[in-house]
Amino acid sequence: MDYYLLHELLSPEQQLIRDSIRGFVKSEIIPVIDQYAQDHQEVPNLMKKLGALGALGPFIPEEYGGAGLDQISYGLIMQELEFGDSAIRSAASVQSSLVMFPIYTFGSEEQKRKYLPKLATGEWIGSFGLTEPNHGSDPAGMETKLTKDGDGYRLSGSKMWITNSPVCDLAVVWARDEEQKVRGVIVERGMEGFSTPETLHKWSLRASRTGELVFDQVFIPQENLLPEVSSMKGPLSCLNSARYGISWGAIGAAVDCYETALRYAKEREQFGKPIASFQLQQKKLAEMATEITKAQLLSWRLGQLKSENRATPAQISMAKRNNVHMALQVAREARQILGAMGIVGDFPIMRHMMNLESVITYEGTHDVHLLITGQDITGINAF
Ligand code: TGC
Ligand code: FAD
Repeated sequence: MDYYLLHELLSPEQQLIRDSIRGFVKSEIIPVIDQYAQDHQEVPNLMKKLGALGALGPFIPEEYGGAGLDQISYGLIMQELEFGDSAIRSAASVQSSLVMFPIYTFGSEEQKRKYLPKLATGEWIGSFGLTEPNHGSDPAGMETKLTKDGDGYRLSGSKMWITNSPVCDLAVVWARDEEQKVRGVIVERGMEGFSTPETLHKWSLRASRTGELVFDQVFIPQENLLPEVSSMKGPLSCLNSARYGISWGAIGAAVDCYETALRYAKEREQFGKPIASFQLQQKKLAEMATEITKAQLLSWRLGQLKSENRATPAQISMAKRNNVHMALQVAREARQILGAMGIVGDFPIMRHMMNLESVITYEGTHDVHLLITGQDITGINAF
């Protein structure tokens, strides 16, 4: 799906990266993903496979185990992974943008050397704890506390709806200290008082594990505190990186739905003709192609701005909101084109549709991103 010949805007290296991830998704994810999603299981050894591909922390410099790639390459990786399934993109984007990014940006030299290379290979799995039971859209209200104790801190509270919490080796967690400053700490599995109960029975992102992070007076040594950040700018900067990646990822899911519906519409006959010959079905397909193309242009331009360090948080909000909503609309229309066939796992559409119901909520809801745009253009905070 490249109606405006956008591949001509990509460098040969970017095209190579896109093709290698596409090859991986076609051979290793598409043949198995429906079964894993149906069984509510993650793809085995996924993180190590993503690490071997260079899909974990692709924008992190090579000296810390990353691939040192530009932002458009990162976006293309997210797009191709989400063509497979949002859970696969989620795994890579949490590790890259929400775990490696804060350690690289706000961590000490020792923290970077200790954690980043193992996160880049997928030997260690990270999670990101910002959302709490009482604070989702309003993370600044967080109740998780960090209190000084000897040569370290005690962490108490809990985080909820955390991607990969049940399988994580470490978590980057945001909490308020005694001066009410927002601090980031690295919590390692095995620390006394730290547990990660799983959230079961999801109808969305079924090939990804979600759970809680519970801290019962966990002792955090001083060396696990991220030294370079002490405000909401810390977690919100991580979200900028992840939301940007999601704007690309959503395109991947939309393209899979669109291409599936187009193929089906040309093959399926009713009233003696392919259903693609009916104007109502052509309208659906033509609108999908138009919206996907607009989303591709939005993310590509945002990637250029981001590579030049000029993308604003509000520009990122606009792209995340637009592209995820677009993908959900495409999935809903595509599902209808397949009729009853649209509801079974033989086709990917219903799975993408259910995944996208999470993607439109996490990393800032559809409403929150609208209000961020509203605040940016009017100068008035509506929160
Ligand atoms: P506000 O008072 O506006 O700002 C507080 C301070 O932060 C600064 N700031 C940002 N800095 C960097 N990037 C951004 N995007 C920033 N947005 C704001 C701001 O300049 C200010 O700095 P200073 O120096 O003046 O203090 O903040 P607020 O508390 O009113 O909240 C604003 C709001 C609602 C936009 C924000 O809190 C928000 O984005 N809420 C949505 C929460 C959210 O997105 N949570 C995501 C959790 S992680 C997740 O979902 C992972 S899913 C992963 C997966 O599986 O793929
Ligand atoms: P709420 O904030 O309670 O919002 C409920 C409704 O109210 C929404 O429709 C919202 O738009 C609306 N609303 C809220 N405030 C306003 C307002 N001011 N004006 C208008 N409407 C408003 N979090 C993490 O920290 N780490 C993770 O790894 C992570 N992974 C996730 C994985 C999954 C599968 C899911 C579903 C969520 C994940 N989250 C994670 C949490 C996610 O970021 C939150 O669900 C999200 O920020 C919304 O918070 P909430 O669910 O508490 O909804």
